[in-house]
Amino acid sequence: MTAGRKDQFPRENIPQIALSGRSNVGKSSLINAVTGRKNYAHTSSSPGKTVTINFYLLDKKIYLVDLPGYGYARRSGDHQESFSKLTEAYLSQDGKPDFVFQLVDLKVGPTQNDIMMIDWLNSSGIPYAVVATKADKINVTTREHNLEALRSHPYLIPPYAERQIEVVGFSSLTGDGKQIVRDIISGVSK
Ligand SMILES: Nc1nc2c(ncn2[C@@H]2O[C@H](COP(=O)(O)OP(=O)(O)O)[C@@H](O)[C@H]2O)c(=O)[nH]1
Ligand SMILES: [Mg+2]
Repeated sequence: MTAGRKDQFPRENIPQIALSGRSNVGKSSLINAVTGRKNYAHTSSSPGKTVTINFYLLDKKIYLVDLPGYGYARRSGDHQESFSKLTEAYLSQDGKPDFVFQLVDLKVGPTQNDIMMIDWLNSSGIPYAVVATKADKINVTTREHNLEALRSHPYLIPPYAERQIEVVGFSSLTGDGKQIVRDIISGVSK
């Protein structure tokens, strides 16, 4: 289901998990990886195109919600696209997900926009986990180092965060972290 306006958000009483992250971080690829479907969510190598929110209903039990990516500058010199109005409407009033996967590129680390989003999540009361994507792009040593840096990031531990936020290393290419993400989804869908 696709929503370009807030009156198109699903209204049934089915739990929703939103995927938040900058354009190109791997949101659509994660949906395909955890559902085991090749092109369920459309992936793109030219970022910044999604201006709709896409709702993927799994087993009639839970929605995975692919939010528009933020923080992509279309041309150099352009202002960075921040949160879309639609995303704001979804997160704050009209949708309000039960859980959020905040995606961060494990090689790049958290961007300013990622931090802004994490800050917002901390004050929202919505439970969330950080999924560190594209883990296959770096070697094991760097991976462990970057994961550790994320896990001890001040915004992901008390007092900024309500509790220690789970950080999952993930690769849609190798399936690394896929089972952990599936387990979290099952937990929310109960
Ligand atoms: N190496 C690698 N590439 C990935 C991974 N996940 C996504 N990509 C690539 O990154 C690009 C953007 O992915 P996409 O899922 O469309 O990102 P989205 O904009 O956040 O939905 C695509 O070219 C994907 O093939 C990953 O785990 N490993
Ligand atoms: Mg996408």
